[in-house]
Amino acid sequence: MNLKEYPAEPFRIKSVETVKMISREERERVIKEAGYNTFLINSEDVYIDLLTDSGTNAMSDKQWAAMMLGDEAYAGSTNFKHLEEAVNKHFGFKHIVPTHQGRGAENILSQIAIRPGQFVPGNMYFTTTRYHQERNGGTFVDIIRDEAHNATLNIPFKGDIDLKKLQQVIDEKGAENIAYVCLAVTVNLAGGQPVSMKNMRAVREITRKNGIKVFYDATRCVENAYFIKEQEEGYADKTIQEIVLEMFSYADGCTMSGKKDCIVNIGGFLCMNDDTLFEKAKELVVVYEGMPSYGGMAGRDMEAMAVGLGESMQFEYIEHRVKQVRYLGDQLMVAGIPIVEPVGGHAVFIDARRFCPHLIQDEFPAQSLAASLYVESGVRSMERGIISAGRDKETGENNHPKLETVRLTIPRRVYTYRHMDVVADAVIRLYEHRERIPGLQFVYEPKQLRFFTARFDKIKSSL
Ligand code: PM9
Repeated sequence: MNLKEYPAEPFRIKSVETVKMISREERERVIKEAGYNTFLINSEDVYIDLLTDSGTNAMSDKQWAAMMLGDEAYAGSTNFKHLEEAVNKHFGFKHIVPTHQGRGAENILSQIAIRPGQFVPGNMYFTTTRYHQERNGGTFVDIIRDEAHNATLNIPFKGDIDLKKLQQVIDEKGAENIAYVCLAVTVNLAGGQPVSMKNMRAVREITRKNGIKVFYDATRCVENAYFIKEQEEGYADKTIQEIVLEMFSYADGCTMSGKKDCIVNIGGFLCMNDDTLFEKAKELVVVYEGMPSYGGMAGRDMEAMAVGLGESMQFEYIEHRVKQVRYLGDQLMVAGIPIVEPVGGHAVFIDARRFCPHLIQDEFPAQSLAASLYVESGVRSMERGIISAGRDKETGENNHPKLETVRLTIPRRVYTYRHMDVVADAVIRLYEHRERIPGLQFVYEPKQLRFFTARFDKIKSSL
């Protein structure tokens, strides 16, 4: 293996968790009982768990040591001060409001920054983010560059905002009707695609001229910074920390799910520079999360997050992280498996349209492919297509996203390259008899964020 292309793990393993594989017959029973929804499978029935990189990270010895420094006072926790210092140092924002996870921050931001009837342009929707925007009377407008919707186009910075689309929304709706621009770094549902610094700078320019605020979804900002260092002119010699700081210098604030790039298991926060907005956020955090000095997290979790944020900035860590994901993508591409290109920061996205050409989108190819992959191998993945996209809030019809994908999401510091080989092998085996993957239909469809708990059955005609 080429060590430059795929560097060795920059850590030693100090504690291990045994995994086991149940038999194929048992997996068939498990997926049926789970209503063909991988979210509803018990973790003990999973061999390699690539459902998500959210909260599934392995913490370092230093983070575990930090957990013992938990100051669990109801108010004024020392750990909050440490978290505040770390966020200020790495992101540069003036204020931070801790929350139990990313959607807690999205809830508060949407309430304080959106007036009913306003629009929120952004670079592709994310499930929980759009949910909170819409719940508060906002309308999300997708202004990501067109190329992001094309799975086969291998170009850098596919997460960029289309500046013409941004200007057009401002001209059509009027700047006063734009709540803020929501810029995600990286773009999860586009395949973990990064945004270039050039684009962030340009978005800042346009929004400044029009008096519009920009809030980043900072969830995977360190992965984004790695891509900038690797691929954007002028950044090769900058540190990850310098790049992250520059990225956020073009924003008014951010929401953060710490469960990803802060390398912890729980937690999040909301940041901003504006004093008035901060006062409003503090008023709401006590309603939904807890005191402004813990926001739904234990003191020990805030301490671990402060340490994790520092660790995430280390070049060796993030280089290995991104390249391990790329390794899995490369194995699949060599075998001719259709995936979203280029491979992004946190996951490999299988293109279910091309994997299952015998199924139309309304037969839920990605949902079914994820279920079949579990039966094939015990590998758990996640649907990111028509089920995740939900229904149109006006018409009630299914949204039909161009990307219909299954996400193989790599937890941080948890699996080795050899595990990636096992996963690649399983996908390749399944591809060989892909025509047997059945169509699915709903038997239970929840109203909100349906992908989490929906249940399905096989469509009889496709058996
Ligand atoms: N992302 C993921 O698996 C976990 C829940 S959705 C299946 O990708 C972004 C870009 C995310 C994200 C969560 C959140 C919400 C906001 N933005 O899960 O509430 O990827 O901490 O964060 C998930 P929380």
